[in-house]
Amino acid sequence: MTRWWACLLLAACTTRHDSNVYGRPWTFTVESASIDTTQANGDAWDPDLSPPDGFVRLYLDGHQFATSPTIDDTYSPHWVYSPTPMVIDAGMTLSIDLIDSDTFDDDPVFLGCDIPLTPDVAADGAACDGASGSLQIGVAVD
Ligand SMILES: [Ca+2]
Ligand SMILES: [Ca+2]
Repeated sequence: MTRWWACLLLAACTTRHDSNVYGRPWTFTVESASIDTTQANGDAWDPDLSPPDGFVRLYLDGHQFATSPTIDDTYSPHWVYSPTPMVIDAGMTLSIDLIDSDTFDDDPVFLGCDIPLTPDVAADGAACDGASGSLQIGVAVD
């Protein structure tokens, strides 16, 4: 019997493959973002009219576990920032805030981008397309 037929009859091969990503450490990498030239309301990001100073907060099931460095004065920040790997179980959700860091009041680019941590995300990473910008997240499972 070929493997294809064995998989069809057992209907378990894909499930078994997908479940391999859970219970293992996932490394998330904040890769890059594209931020609009103004805030959603049309205001400049900063009083001196300089580009935004982006940083990212990462949450797992609502608990913040990492904050990226801030990249000053660019609409196209690149981080390649990876916090400590986290053990992920089925059903967990990664949430992301992208924020312009300010001296007094931070301005959100977007808040609460939720990424259900599926096997597809484990394989391909994920993207957020938020109110005033977008962000790429890389994923590697050990
Ligand atoms: Ca600002
Ligand atoms: Ca700035």
